[in-house]
Amino acid sequence: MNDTFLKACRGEKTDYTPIWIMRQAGRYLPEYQKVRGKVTFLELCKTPELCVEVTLQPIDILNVDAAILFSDILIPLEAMGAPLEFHEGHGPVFPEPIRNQADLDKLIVPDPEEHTGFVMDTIGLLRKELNVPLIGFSGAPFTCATYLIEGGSSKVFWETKKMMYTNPELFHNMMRKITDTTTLYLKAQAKAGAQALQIFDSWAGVLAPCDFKTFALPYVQEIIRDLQDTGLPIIYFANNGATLLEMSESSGANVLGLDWRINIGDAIKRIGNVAVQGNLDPFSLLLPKVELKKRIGRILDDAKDAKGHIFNLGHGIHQFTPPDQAKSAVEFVHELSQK
Ligand code: 1CP
Repeated sequence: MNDTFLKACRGEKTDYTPIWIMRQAGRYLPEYQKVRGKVTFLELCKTPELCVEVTLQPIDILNVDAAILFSDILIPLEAMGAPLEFHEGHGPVFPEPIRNQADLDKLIVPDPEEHTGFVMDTIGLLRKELNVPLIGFSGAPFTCATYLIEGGSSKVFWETKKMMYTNPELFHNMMRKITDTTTLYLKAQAKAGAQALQIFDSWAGVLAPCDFKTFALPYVQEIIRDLQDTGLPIIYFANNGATLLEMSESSGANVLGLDWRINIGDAIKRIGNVAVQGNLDPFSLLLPKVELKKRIGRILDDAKDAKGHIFNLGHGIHQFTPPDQAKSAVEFVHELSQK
């Protein structure tokens, strides 16, 4: 069993810097496309045998040090009772967005085993196959709320901020329900066998620091506090969160994910008590290999004083990335960080 990733999460010494890649199972891999060609995205998410297959693909192809469950942050939101559709080429759509208390009252706090048993089954099957640790995950409540309120992806978050500013009570009621759902969902993943948990706050960076503090952070803190009895390392990734680092550290997470917009050494000076994960610009994978290797060396060097460092991209790998470049990045991290 390769436990380098788990050691780095806990801030223990490792023989080399472990690496995994956000969205490592996905469309940039022809092997994924082949499986995905036969089913819709939601069918894929709900078929444990296929989820296992695509979760394992990057482990074999790239030689990464951790696996991440194949699923999506929107799966537990559908389980709350919000119909979810994926339109090819357009991403997720919630055709019945949540805009008032009556909409919200229709949503439930689902029992994770009953409504998302396929996720727990996938985790159980994966643990029998894997020789690297398995990361379970969820969205952070704020990021989840944006999809439910906007009715899908957004760039400006008009409806979300409108609710926050004009009806904060409704917004908090909604965060309450999503938080309760997320806590139960992550606890169920831990029980099923996940060995670390990552909370994706993909849209945290659109908030003013004072709003992050009022409307988003307390719910993340609560989830992490309630997960303490699982004993699992928790990774909190607030994308575009360089201005939110100190507050993110107060989330209680063991590891903070960093996007590429901040120098990793500068970040470590500000958040010395936690391990860090990141932070190569996903588009750096397009650099000629010699340049890519230099950049990776620079990040490893800048992160040398970290309490623990897990190498990763600063956000998900782009769908048009040549897999061979991702494979080289993994090799370079392993080679350059060898103690
Ligand atoms: O057509 C397809 O095959 C669907 C593409 C795809 C894939 C492969 C989507 C649609 N989701 C996923 C898998 C996925 N999503 C994983 C597991 C794979 C892995 O990491 O190896 C994970 C962890 C996620 C998490 C996720 N989904 C996030 C948080 C991470 C991030 O990138 O910020 C978010 C925001 C989503 C929502 C989502 N899922 C898919 C789309 C197109 C979107 C919308 C993104 C947006 O609003 O811009």
